[in-house]
Amino acid sequence: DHRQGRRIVAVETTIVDVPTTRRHRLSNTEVTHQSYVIARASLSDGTVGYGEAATLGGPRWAEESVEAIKANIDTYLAPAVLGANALDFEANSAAMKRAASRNNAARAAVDAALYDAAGKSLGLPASQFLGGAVRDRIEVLWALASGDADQEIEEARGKLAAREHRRFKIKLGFHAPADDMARLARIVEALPGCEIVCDVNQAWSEATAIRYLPRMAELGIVLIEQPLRPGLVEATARIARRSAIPIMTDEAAFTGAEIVAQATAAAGSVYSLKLVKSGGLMDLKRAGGIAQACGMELYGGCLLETGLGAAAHLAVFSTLPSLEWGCEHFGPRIVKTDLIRPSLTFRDFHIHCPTGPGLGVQVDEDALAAMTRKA
Ligand code: MUC
Ligand code: MG
Repeated sequence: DHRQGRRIVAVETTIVDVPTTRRHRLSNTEVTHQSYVIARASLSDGTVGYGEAATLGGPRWAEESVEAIKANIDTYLAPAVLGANALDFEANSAAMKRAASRNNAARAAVDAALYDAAGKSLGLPASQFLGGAVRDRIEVLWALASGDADQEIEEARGKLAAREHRRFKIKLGFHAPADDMARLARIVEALPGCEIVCDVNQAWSEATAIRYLPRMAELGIVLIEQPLRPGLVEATARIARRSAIPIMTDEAAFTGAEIVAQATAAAGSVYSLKLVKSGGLMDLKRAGGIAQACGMELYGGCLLETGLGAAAHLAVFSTLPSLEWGCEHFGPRIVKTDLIRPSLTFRDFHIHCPTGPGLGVQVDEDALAAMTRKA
């Protein structure tokens, strides 16, 4: 019986703090280390699986902090799935949703650990539970986010020379818009032939966007992510109408209903997929289907996950019928020490989707122990 031995006997959590290779700035926060909760699920046959919940700047990018994630997994989500069969993915996800509303990052960590454990137990990649992989590598961009154009140009040239990244995302909104435009112009000029995406992380008003969109079009920017606050749907739709550059929805849509609302208001034509928004692997895949059904193109988003969190995203992304904008899972390279060994492969501007059982990666127990937050 394939279900034998797949009973969930334990779900444990650890908070880890991992330094980053440089300061990473966003409009509303900046980080020099990344904090995650690592969930470890054990099955009755002794198989262990891992999942990761990512945060950015504490409860800042989204409302969940690692402290809250750990407490809510330990107190509510783990008890909701204990004793259940790990292969009952939908039932386990539903049980966690009944136990706690939202808590998407927390649910995603447990969910990923269960896919990893179930896959490792059966010798199947997690992607097999999600329809099977249709691609084995994905074009992967790199985010430039120090705010210092000279440093950013040098960093980008290094990535180009290593043939790891040729598409870049520039974080905007922590400088005054005019200064950001000057910085952007310098970067664009220094990187001919590279596609540049800009993420404003909600920092602009409609007026600022109207004022600077033509300049960004002139610079050849290919995509603008989340220019305004999530609630400003009409204003974002007005911007999208005048913009020669497509608008990507990020923070404005976590749920399926929010994706539909953004799409029907014509506020975004590309959707950034993230586990911290969807709350689980099947739900991430579903988010892609919803966005696609609304006519949106898909972009594989991240929250600076380590190789473990990246692998969970890649398991889903590898199965999507289309993924027009590739992905941005540069997280494994922005952390000083990855939590998996070997790390994921970045080659010829693509990240390779792991193909081994479960999430296809092995957690480095020594690295995990070294990064574990001391009580
Ligand atoms: C975001 O808003 O997209 C992902 C990449 C990055 O530089 O910031 C994050 C979050
Ligand atoms: Mg974003």
